[in-house]
Amino acid sequence: MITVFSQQHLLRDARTELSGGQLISPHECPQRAQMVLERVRAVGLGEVKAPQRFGLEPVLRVHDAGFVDFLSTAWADWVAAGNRGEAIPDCWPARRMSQHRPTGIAGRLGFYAMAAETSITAGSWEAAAAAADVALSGASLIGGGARAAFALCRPPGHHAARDLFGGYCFLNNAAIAAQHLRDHGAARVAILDVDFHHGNGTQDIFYDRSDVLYVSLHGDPSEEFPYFSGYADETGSGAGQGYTLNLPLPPGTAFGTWRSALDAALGRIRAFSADALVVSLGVDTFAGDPISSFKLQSADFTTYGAMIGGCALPTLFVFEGGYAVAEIGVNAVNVLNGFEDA
Ligand code: SP5
Ligand code: ZN
Repeated sequence: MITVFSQQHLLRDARTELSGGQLISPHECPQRAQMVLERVRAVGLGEVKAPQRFGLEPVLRVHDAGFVDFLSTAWADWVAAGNRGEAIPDCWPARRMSQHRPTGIAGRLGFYAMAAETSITAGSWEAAAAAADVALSGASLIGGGARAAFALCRPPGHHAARDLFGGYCFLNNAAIAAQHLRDHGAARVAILDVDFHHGNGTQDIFYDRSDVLYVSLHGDPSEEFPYFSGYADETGSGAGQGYTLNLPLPPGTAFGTWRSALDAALGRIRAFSADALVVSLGVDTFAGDPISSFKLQSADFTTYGAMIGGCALPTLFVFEGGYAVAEIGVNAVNVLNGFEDA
């Protein structure tokens, strides 16, 4: 399996993450992608390629133009306004408040943020744009007939909605890739999101559509981030009714329960008869993950990779979360090896 990877991810290297009332060193750090790349090479998964450049057109197929413009200028605007630290929102358009977009940078940060732990920094936009190119390059390998590809994206994407950033995400790499597959011959695309957290952004982007199925297994949002999305009663709207499937699981869920949920998810995907599958591959379901509560062991990742392989669909794996840095490479690559051996 080909891995697509860009060194540009190194440009996303924040100093701060708001956590527990402190500014800590971010969980979503550059070593994450380096560890996965190292493991890809160590097991000889296959060739590692740099991405092609696609420009903003495929990004704007799923994201709002005003939002993309905001992301590309936020750091410069923040610095020009005289701020000394990294860019963190401090006020949101909450219930009964105006939904007008403010002109100043502090107001626009709140307008476009769904969470406050994702500080915007110099280079964040450039890294996010490169991650979208990584996902698009992976999608074009699949579209060109490859059985599978691995888009080793960083920063991650599945919390980024049409016009929202947060959850360590800026551009929704998996959604951009899924739309690209739709625009280049796939009539139906399924997205399977196995990250510990609900992919609120991906759900948002495809919520009213029946051509892209979104299925997610995740920590119950009544206890876990992103708290306000991912409940079982969110099933799609309009033409998209029935094309979103959320399988929230309780904190502490171990592999036995998780794999039963994956069976249900794969059953829905089979019934959809997709032309291609995009997997939002977060490995923060690992027992040792520092911010999550599921109990998967490293060998479980191989097992479930084989289950996904059983769908026999052209499959693009898009890297999302996973913060146990020492084991992150083994866990992610175990999924890919399990898939290939299926
Ligand atoms: C892509 C992805 O996995 N994003 C996750 C973003 C989660 N950010 C907020 C996490 C808050 C969890 N707090 C738990 C602290 C345990 N010490
Ligand atoms: Zn996650």
